[in-house]
Amino acid sequence: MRAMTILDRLRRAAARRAPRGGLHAGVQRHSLAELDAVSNAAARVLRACGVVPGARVCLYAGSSLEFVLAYLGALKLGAVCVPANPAYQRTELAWILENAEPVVVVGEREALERVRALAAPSVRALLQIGAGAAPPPRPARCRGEPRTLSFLSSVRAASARRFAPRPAPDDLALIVYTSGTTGRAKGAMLRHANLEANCDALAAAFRWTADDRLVHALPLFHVHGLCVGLHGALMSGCETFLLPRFEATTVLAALARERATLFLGVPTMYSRLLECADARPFALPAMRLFVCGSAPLPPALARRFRAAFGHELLERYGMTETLITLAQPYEGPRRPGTVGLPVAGVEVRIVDAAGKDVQNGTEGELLVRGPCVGPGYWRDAAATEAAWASGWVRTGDLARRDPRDGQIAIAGRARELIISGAYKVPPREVEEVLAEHPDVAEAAVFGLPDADLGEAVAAAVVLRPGAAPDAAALTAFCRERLASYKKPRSIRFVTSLPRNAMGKVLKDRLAR
Ligand code: MCA
Ligand code: AMP
Repeated sequence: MRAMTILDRLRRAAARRAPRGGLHAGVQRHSLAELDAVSNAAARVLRACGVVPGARVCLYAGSSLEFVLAYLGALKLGAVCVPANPAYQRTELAWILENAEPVVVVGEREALERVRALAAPSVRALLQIGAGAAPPPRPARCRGEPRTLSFLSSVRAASARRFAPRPAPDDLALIVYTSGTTGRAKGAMLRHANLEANCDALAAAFRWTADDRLVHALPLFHVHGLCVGLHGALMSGCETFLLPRFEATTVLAALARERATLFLGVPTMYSRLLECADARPFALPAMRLFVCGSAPLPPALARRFRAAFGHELLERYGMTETLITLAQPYEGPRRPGTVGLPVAGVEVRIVDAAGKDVQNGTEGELLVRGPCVGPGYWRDAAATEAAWASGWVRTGDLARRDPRDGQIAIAGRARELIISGAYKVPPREVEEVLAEHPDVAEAAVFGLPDADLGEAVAAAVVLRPGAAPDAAALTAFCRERLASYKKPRSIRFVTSLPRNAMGKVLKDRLAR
C-alpha cells in the first residue's frame, strides 16, 4: 500500500468525521470535506497560473481560511510551499524570491505590491487574498510582469471535483526560511513524510483526538502554527477556531466561548493571557491541555500560569529544520525548566565540542535525528553539510540530561540568536542593515532580558565623525528594510565596541 501524506489523511478524516470536524475562520466554517473540495479548486487555480509539481508557491500572508486553502491546493498539486511572514520587508523578501524562485505568490494587496516592486523574474502570478477590493483579472501589461488575480473569485470559478493528491511521501512539501546565524536566512526543507511523522508523534504526545476543540492563534507562516497547529487539527479531524492573530482578550474569550480543550502558544502568549486574567483564577472547565514552545519558558511564568489557570503547561522543543523533537510527558510530572523526552521515533545526543557524548547532567550541544527531521537547506549544500554531516542535526542549542529521569533541559544557545516573543532575530542581519546607514561606523546587536518578549533586540552604535545621535532615525531605517519586530528597541551610542584580543565584539559586556 502506498504510504500516506497529510492530504490522504485529511481526506480520510473528512470521510470519517463528516459532518463534524472543521475549520472556523471568522464567521465562516468549512467542514473537513469542504476544505478538501475547495482546495481541489485552489489546486486547479494554481495549475492554471503555471504551477507544476515541484514548483514553489510563496504564501506571504498571515493566518486565514484563504491561506489554508492555498496551502492545501499547492500541496495537492505537488508544489512546494514557502510560507513567509507578511511583516518581511524588501531585504528579507528579495532573498526569498531570489533563492526559492516561486512561480506564484499569495498575499494581501500591500504585501503583493512589495513583491511586484521587486520584479522577481520567476513570479508569473500574484494571487490576492484578504480584505480590499479584489482586482479584476488583470493581464500582464508588459512582458515578464506577473498578472494579479483574486484568489477567492478564481477558486469559486474553478471545479472542486476530486484532484487526486500527487505528492509522494519523499517529495518536498515545504521550504521554511529560518534565521541563520551567519549570512542570509536558510530555507529548511521538509518532506511530506517529515510532516506526517511529526503529526503522528505529536498526536500521541498531546493525546490529540477528533473530540478536541482547538483555538489556533499562532501565525501559519512558521512551523509551530502550520506543522503543529494546522496539521494536527486537520489530521485529527478536530473542531478548530482559527484566529487571524493573537490578542490576549480575544483569545481568552474564544477559549471560554468555544469550550476549547486545547491551546498552543509561545511563552509571550502565556504571559499576556496571565496579565489579561489579572493573574487571578480563571476557569476554563473544558480545557484539557495548554502546550508551550518555540522559546525558553521561564519557570516562574509556568508556575504563575498554573496558579491562575489550574493547568501545567506542557512544554515542547523544536526547530524548523527538525520539527518538534522533545516534549514533556502528558502524564507524570512536567518540571518547569525542562522540555521532556524525545517524541516517538526521535533520538537525541548531547555532545561536547569534539562531538563526544557527555555524561548525564553535563551541558553539551543537542543533536537530533528521526523521521521528522528534514533533508537539509534548499540550494545550500555547505550549510546542510555543516549541520547534517554526522547523520545527526546540530541544533546549536545547549542541553543537559537529568541523570534521574532522562528529561532534558535547554541550557542556552551555542549560536548567536535573539529570541524575541518566539520570533528569531539573527543579530548579524540587523548589524548589516545598521552598517548601511551613512551615519554608522559600526554596530553590535544583542538581546536584553525582557519581561514580555523574553529577550528584546538592542544595539550599540558607533557613529561616524560629525554624525549626530538619532536613535529614531536608525530605528526607522531598520523598519524600512526589515520586519518591524527585528528593529532595536533600544539603541546606545558608544565611542567604541568592546572587543577581545581576537577582535570579537564582547556582547556579554554590552548586555550588562
Ligand atoms: C510583534 N512585535 C514584536 C514581536 N511581535 N517585537 C518583538 N518581538 C516580537 N515577537 C512588534 C511588531 O513589530 C509591532 O511593532 C508591534 O510589536 C505590534 O505588532 P503586533 O503584530 O500587534 O504584535 P503582537 O500581537 O504583540 O505579537 C506578539 C506575538 C507574536 C503574538 C507574541 O510575536 C507572535 O505571534 N509570536 C509567535 C511567533 C511564532 O510563531 N514563532 C514560532 C517559530 P511596531 O508597532 O513598532 O511596528 S517556529 C519555532 O520556533 C520552532 C520550530 C518551534 O519550536 O516551534
Ligand atoms: P526556529 O529557528 O524558529 O526554528 O527556532 C528554533 C529554536 O527555537 C531552537 O533552536 C531553540 O533555540 C528555540 N526553542 C524552541 N522551543 C524551545 C523551548 N521549548 N525552549 C527553549 N528554546 C526553544
